[in-house]
Amino acid sequence: MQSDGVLRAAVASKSSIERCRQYRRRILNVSQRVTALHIAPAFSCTEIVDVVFNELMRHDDPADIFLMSKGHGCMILYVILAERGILTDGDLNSYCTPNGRLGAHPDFGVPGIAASTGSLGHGLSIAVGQAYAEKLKGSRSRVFCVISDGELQEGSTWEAIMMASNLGLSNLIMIVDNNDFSGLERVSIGHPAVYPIAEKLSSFGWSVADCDGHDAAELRTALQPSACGRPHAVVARTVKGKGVSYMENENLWHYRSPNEVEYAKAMSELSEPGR
Ligand SMILES: Cc1ncc(C[n+]2csc(CCOP(=O)(O)OP(=O)(O)O)c2C)c(N)n1
Repeated sequence: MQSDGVLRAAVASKSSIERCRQYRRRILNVSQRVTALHIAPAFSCTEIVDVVFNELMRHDDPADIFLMSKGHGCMILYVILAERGILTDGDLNSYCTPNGRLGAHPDFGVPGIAASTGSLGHGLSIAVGQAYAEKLKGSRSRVFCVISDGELQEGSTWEAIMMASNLGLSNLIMIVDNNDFSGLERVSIGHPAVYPIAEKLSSFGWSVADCDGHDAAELRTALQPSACGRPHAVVARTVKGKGVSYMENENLWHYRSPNEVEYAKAMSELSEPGR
């Protein structure tokens, strides 16, 4: 494995736009080896995970912790872990195969995976426990947790939101991947009372910022932790399937792999600079 300094320099030599285009291509590449993969959920949070993992997180002592509460979007995390040498290319290529190390949802025990997630609505509670443990230890480690807007339909998420505030967890940063889709429908149609998200989080005692979740510069600013002893949330406006025209806001791509023609079109779009 490369040292963190060498790796940081290599990663920093590319822009977030270049890195994310490359990550999306790698995810598509894996999609050709298995019958189904959560592509659109991973494309929705590609820039979020890139900026958090590659730019904001400390990976050496004291290491920060990353939790992908929307576990089905884990392919973007796997690809970044492979780039960092924590997972191997072989691991990626054997995604969702009988003897592969990587399943459709993250499993604790796999290198780089801080908790088993995928049963939606539980990741934030785990993140709260981890942030509290770090606080009790007097550690400087921060916990970053990516949740989906669909998870805001789960009561357990709101219990965790309250608890984080009660405990004054200023070392906890939650990013809401707000693509306005859940499994079958738009969140704003099926569960309109989830909105307005930022105001609700603020009334629960969090510091809150919102931003374009595909704009690295906006994400960097919004992710600056609060200095007020409160947990911090970023409501990141995203597009499900971002980066491939025919996948954007088309829930069909929540769980489907492209055929050969679709694959070629997607790869071509992701090769165009500026998309
Ligand atoms: C507790 C639970 N219920 C149902 C599911 C099945 N499921 C997988 S993804 C998904 C919804 C996806 O929408 P969202 O959580 O908003 O994530 P997105 O992919 O839109 O970012 C559902 C219902 C699950 N994983 N966990």
